[in-house]
Amino acid sequence: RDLIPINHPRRESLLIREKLVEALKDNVLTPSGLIAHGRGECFDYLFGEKTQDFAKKAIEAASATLLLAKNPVISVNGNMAALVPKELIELANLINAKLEINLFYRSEERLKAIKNVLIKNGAKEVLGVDDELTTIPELFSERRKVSKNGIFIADVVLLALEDGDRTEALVKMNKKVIAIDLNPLSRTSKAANITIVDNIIRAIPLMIQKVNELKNYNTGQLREIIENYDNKKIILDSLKFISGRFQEFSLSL
Ligand code: PTJ
Repeated sequence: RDLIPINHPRRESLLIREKLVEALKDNVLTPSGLIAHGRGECFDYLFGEKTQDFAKKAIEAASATLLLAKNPVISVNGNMAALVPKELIELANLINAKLEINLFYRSEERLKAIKNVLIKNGAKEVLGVDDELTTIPELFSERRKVSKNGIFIADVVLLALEDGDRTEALVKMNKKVIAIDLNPLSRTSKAANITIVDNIIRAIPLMIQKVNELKNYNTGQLREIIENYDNKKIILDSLKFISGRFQEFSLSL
């Protein structure tokens, strides 16, 4: 941290990397989490490291969906616990959602380390570790293990930095999936019902803001937001934005 100059133009981004390196030392992050973050950084660069309009619209639809959900669950992995633990708990409290740890690189050590981070940041209950688990049909990765009282019975699941297999499996189980993924081309982005093409670092705080704003809306108004939302158009808008950025870059040479 001390090696990063205060006036370095990419200081924020480098500090985030530092957070991830710390989380790796604490067993919260898996080594592949660093690689996944690098891919995310590349997309984020193309989005100008800002939440663009298509992501704002998805965040609004996601917030309305979470407010109408009967049994919402936030699925937490290593990268999410490393970067936005406090914010995840604040959001869960606001929408009355359960927090469940679900890992691709699942190990007892990491489950415990992530649970500790969430408890330290104020979570009262964390599912997916000591409670009763079951499996998602047709899924063969460690992500198939879900809590009987959490993701298994959820109607809405919020997830991020996810692999396409589980997103597809959850959608097949008739759950509404809200995915945060900087890569609009990923299978998760395509399979999710609502795709927030943005960095979790910005998207989760913005969801907290939006939920606070929408919580006074009535059911009809929330339903209207969801009915007017078109996820395919949102993904197309994010792709158009990227191609526009390439044009901009090439003209600036
Ligand atoms: O903690 P675990 O064991 O569950 O493992 C988690 C990782 C992230 C290692 C695992 O799910 C994985 O390998 O993910 P992928 O397949 O690399 O997918 C990660 C996706 O998230 C990619 O499309 C990245 O562009 C995107 N991404 C990376 N960083 C961010 C992000 N999206 C939003 N915010 C980010 N900060």
